[in-house]
Amino acid sequence: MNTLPLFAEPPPADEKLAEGAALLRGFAAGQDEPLLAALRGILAAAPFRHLVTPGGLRMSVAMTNAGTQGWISDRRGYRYVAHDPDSGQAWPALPPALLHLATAAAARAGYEGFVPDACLINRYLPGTKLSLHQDRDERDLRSPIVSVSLGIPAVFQFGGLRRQDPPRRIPLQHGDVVVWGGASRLRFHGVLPLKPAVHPLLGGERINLSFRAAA
Ligand code: MD3
Ligand code: FE
Repeated sequence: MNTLPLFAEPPPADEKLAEGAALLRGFAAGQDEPLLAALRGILAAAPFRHLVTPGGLRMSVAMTNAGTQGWISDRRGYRYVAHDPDSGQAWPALPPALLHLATAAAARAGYEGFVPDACLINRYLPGTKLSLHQDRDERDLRSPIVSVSLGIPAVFQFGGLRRQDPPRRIPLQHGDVVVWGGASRLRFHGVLPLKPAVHPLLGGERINLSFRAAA
């Protein structure tokens, strides 16, 4: 009775990447269409844009946000703000389907009671990269970050607590969710330049949603 059809894969096991960091392979794969529908609503109100670093460089990743807080960068620095500087409007609300996915992933990784108030949405095209950095603009660094990968694959760089620590390379695919907290919360990380590929739902793009407790 306890058998799977021969053509079905067993569900992938959760993987502990390091203390506080868990990779939930395929956790979001079954909900990709509702997630993308919610995303389309966000993008209609707050389209992707290329931010400028404090040093004046245009980021290759295009970004937008949902939630009561949104992460921005400009010549004055990095910070969370309640309003989209392009529209002057509040960021679009976090859709329930996205919020539920983030809290369920956090709970599965051992972070009960995670309540994100910001979802940073990154869009990658072939050649887009994200240089090694730390995420430290959030007020409460005891909360984890939940990251959802959609679309074409990427190679994630998972470093240490010092910039010089050599990063591990972790391939991330459509539907993979990573929860970063505890002792891993301030690890350096980045994304290598994307290779061209095609995904049936997203075409030639990768989208990463990262849920944060920012304020
Ligand atoms: C590891 N985005 O927007 S979120 C970012 O794929 C960012 O777009 C990545 O890094 C992306 O800041 C992945 C994953 C992430 C977030 C926070 C971390 C990984 C982390 C904190 C510590 C270690
Ligand atoms: Fe980051």
